Amino acid sequence: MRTQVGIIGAGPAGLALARILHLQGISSIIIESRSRDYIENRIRAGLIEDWAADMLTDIGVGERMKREGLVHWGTNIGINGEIHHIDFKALLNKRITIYGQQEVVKDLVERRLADGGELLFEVGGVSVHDLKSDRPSIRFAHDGQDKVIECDFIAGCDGYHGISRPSIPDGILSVYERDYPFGWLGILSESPPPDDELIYSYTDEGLALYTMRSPTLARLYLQCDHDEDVAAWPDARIWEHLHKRLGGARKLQEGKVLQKGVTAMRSFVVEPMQYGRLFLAGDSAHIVPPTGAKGMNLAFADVVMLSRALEAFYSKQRTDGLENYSKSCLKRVWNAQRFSWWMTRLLHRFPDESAFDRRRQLSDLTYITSSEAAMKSLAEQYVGSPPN
Ligand code: RFL
Ligand code: PHB
Repeated sequence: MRTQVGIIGAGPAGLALARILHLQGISSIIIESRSRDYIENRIRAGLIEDWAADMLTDIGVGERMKREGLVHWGTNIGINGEIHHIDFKALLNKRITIYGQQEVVKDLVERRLADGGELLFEVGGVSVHDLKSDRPSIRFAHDGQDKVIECDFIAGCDGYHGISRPSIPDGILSVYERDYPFGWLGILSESPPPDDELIYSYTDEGLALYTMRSPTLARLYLQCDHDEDVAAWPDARIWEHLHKRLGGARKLQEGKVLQKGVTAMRSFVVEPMQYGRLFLAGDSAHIVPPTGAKGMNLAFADVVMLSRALEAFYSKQRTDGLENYSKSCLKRVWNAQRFSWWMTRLLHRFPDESAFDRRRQLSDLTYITSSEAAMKSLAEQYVGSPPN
C-alpha cells in the first residue's frame, strides 16, 4: 500500500487529521487496532472548546454536533455546597460545547467513509520502520495477512498506550510526568444533570463533577482513591456521595447507571513530539488530568498544526513547519498542562495536605469565584483559544 501520510490510530487526533488532509488534497491511510463498534462506543471526553467546535464545523463534521450538542455559556464552581457561576458570555463572549467524544468519533468515521478514504479496523502487530529516511513504512497484520504501508510521513495518533512513542530510539525523548494521589470514578446515568451547566464541586469529601451528555443523561464523577476498586462502589454508595458532595443548592435525580469506571490522574509530556518522519499527536505525546477538560482539544490542536506543516511541505516544498512542529505544539501543550495541574490542585483534596494548605485552597476558591479578573482568567483558559 502506498500513501502520503500513514496514520496510526482512529481516535479524535487520527480521524480529524485524515479529514483535514483530505480537504487539502493529501492522501492518507488510517489503521486502528480496535473495531469500529468499540471506538464508537468508548465513553471518554465530553467538552469541546470554543475554537474546536468551530474547527469541526469548518471541516464539515459539525452538523450533528450543532443539533445534538449542548452549548454552555458558563460553568459553576461549588465550594462546600455554595454554588458560584462563571459567566463565559459576559466575560469573553465565548462558549463550550458538550458533545461526547464517541459522537465526534462517529461523525468523523462516517465522513471518512463518505470521502472514500481508507480506514482499516482491527489491525495487529503494528510496527514502524525507516523513520529517518524519506520513505518510512508501517507494517501490520490485517484480515490474516501481513501488510505494509509505504508513505512520506507517519502520524502517531495511537494514544498513550500506542506503539508510536515507544518506537522512538532510547535517548531521544525527555519525559516529564506527575501522578496524582487520587482518581476519578465516573458514571453515566439515565437521569437529568442537576444543572443546565457543569458543576465542579469542591467539598470536604473531595471533588465531585456534575456534567452531562444530554438533558436526560448525566455524566457524574467522584474523586476517589488512586487505585480504587470499582467493586467497592455499589450504586447506592455512589449516589450517597454524589448527593452529599452536591450540597443543598441543587437537586440530584437518581437514574439507572449505564456505565461505571475509574480513571487514574496523570500529567505526562514527551519532548520532542517528533523523530525523523514520525510525528506524535494527541495522547501519544501528552496526557493531562481531566479536571481542565483539555485532552481531546489538545489532540485537535496538534493535528491542526501538523496538517498546516504538511500542507506547506506538499504545496510549497517548505520544511520549516515540519521541523518546528514539536516546538509549535509544546507551547500550547505546556499551557494546557499548567492549567490542568492548577485546576486539579485547586479542586481536589490531597492526602498529605496540611491545615494551612486547606485554608489556602479555600481562599483560592473564594478569590477565583469573586474577583472578575480571576474569573476572566479561568474562563479564558477553560474555553481555549485557536492554535496560532
Ligand atoms: P485516543 O482517543 O486514545 O485514540 C488513539 C487510538 O489509537 C488506537 N491504537 C492503535 N491503533 C493502531 N495500532 C496501534 N498499535 C494502536 N494502539 C492504539 C486506539 O485504539 C485508539 O482508537 O487518542 P487521541 O486521538 O489522541 O485523543 C485523545 C483523547 O481521547 C483524550 O485526550 C480525551 O479523552 C481526554 N479527556 C477529555 N478531553 C477533553 O478534551 N475534554 C474532556 O472533557 C475530557 N474528559 C478525558 C475526559 C479522558 C477521560 N479518560 C477516560 C481518560 C474524561 C475522562 C474520564
Ligand atoms: C465530561 O463531560 O465528561 C467532562 C467535562 C469536563 C471535565 C471532564 C469531563 O473537566
